[in-house]
Amino acid sequence: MPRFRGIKVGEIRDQATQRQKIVDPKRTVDPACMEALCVAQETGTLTAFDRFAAQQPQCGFGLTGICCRICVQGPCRITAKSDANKKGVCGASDYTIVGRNVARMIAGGAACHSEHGHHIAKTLLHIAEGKVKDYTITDTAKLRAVAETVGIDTTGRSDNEIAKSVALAALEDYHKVGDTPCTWLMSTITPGRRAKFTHCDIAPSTIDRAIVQIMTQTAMGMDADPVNIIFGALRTALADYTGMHIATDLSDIVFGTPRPVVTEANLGVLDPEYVNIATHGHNPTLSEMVVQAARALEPEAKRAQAKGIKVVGICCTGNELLMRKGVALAGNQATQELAIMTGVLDAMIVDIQCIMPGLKPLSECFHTRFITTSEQAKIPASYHFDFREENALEIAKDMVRLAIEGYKSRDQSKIKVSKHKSRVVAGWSFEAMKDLFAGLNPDRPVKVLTDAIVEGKIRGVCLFAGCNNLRIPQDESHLTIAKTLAANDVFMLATGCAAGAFAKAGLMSSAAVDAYAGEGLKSFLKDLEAKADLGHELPLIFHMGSCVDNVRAFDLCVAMALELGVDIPKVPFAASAPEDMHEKAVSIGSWCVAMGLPVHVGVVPPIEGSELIYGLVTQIAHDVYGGHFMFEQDPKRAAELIIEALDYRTWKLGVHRYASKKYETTLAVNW
Ligand code: BF8
Ligand code: SF4
Repeated sequence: MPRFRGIKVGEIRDQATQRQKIVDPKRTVDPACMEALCVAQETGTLTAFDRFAAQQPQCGFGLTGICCRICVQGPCRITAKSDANKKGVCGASDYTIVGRNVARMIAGGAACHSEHGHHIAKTLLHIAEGKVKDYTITDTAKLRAVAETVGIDTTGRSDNEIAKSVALAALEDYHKVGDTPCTWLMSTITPGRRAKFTHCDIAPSTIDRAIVQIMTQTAMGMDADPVNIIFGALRTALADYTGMHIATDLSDIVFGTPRPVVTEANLGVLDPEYVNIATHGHNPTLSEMVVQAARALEPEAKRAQAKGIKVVGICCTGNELLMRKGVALAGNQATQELAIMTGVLDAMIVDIQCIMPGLKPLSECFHTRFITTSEQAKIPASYHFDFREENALEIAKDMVRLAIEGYKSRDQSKIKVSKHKSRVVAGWSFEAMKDLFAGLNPDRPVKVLTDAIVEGKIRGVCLFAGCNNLRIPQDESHLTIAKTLAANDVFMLATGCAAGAFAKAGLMSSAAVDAYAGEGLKSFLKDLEAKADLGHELPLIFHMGSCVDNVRAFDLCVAMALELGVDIPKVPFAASAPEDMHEKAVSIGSWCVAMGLPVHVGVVPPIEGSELIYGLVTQIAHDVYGGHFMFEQDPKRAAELIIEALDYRTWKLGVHRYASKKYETTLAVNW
């Protein structure tokens, strides 16, 4: 069998683009952010954009992953300058050091997502046990659907009984006695993936075990075998997938499964006449309560001469609120400080993850009340509320009152509101996508999508995920790749800060369909729109939610595989993280590869110091799992790589389907 080789895949790119000389730190293609950065420059206010420039040039050892600090004899830095320098003090080679470092990044990412999922599972358990009064089960249909997927009997049982069983089953995926693989992993993938993970022995028994195992495996004096380290890292990445799926499923049960909504995005959503509150972070248990509290305290805001209270979102908790409540999105990761620069943000309420410590000192230059809420994420000198489910709404009200107080102390001379905002059509859960396709085929909705690919109307599906990374001008790669794929008839989904970039830039509207979609994609979307009874248009790119919600998109990919009668590595479906930054993005990309997807990554994680590891994740991974990484910072070339990977799969699928039809045989699956 010829090995798949994409153009330039497997070739280590030069480092020049990673070590930069930055003349002007205002690196964004978002006009609202550019305005705020100009204000920052005029007033001498430092933001992450300045701090990134100040860090240049960054250390080449760190950039390429060949600096080991795993034991106290280090840091050991590998160079080819002399034989003694080619290995660390203990004799660890470049491939061991790079492999261990990246495996620990994946463990960090898996821990973050999984902790989030654990929190929601505990909340669901407490709801079922009647221990919390401010939360309830909102989506009973989803509760029963999830229970059935994971093998929990629902007949004759109350919602609370089922919810308790679901929550306990989810918690068992974190810690249990016994070595059976995680339920949420094995029950949500294809039979082919189940067999593959069992055969390769990378299905985690529990999330906690997987993280403990990889931390042990990568300790000083433990595993030195690069293949074994990477396989261990993939087990951890599958634990990440498990935690993410739990987070999404259980959030839908508690807060509702998203349905299409129309809203707006970008800094222009902040309204100077309202008390503006930004919720930032990831966990909907906090942000949903802030929305409720804001509604309840509207009269208090009006007494303070405001027109009302406007809650907006930043990063993934913003995506959660946007998807379920139509709450406007102020921005993605690199926008977080710039929201404060508008001078009209009265409070920023944060929970967990992706929250820059620089927000607090910046908020001191303005009137913004900066409020932390998690015992795991405190920032010195902030207002801190110990947010607990037992009295969630009361605490949320106290925070909203602080925002009203902030509104009263605004400095009028610092107000610089942006006019930039875009219309956004969002709310595309997997369930909402199925409903959309059902307009054309009620019995087999996903066949609408696979038929369009097989017939050549569209070239495949690309999921955009991941962050902002200041190595790249904010949002530039996201927008360039997406516009190129649109012109080439690729159906696009997005989550996390990638979705934020598209929302802000107006790519989640029908205007973008008219402006950027190729003929095939346009007619596919128009056919869907004609049959969908939504009361509004369809977007160019479908917002599927926050980072943990990447599993929604993967559920669609699984459904496509089942519809086509093949396993994931044969489905014309790719993933792209053009501006990956967080450990979580590294972890998501890794499970996507193990699941069998081609994964483009725009900012190369620190692995280039080992040709062996680089080859493993770009080539060998494909041989074993059917998925592989494609590292490419240039957005035009990245789009070519993604299209080539999709075309390769569509072409193969077409050949085999043609053969099975012609010779009246079943579809061959071993290609
Ligand atoms: O989890 S996309 S910058 S906000 S890590 Fe963070 Fe990256 Fe944004 Fe959401 Ni995901
Ligand atoms: Fe150096 Fe080995 Fe210690 Fe790493 S584990 S810091 S390579 S001695």
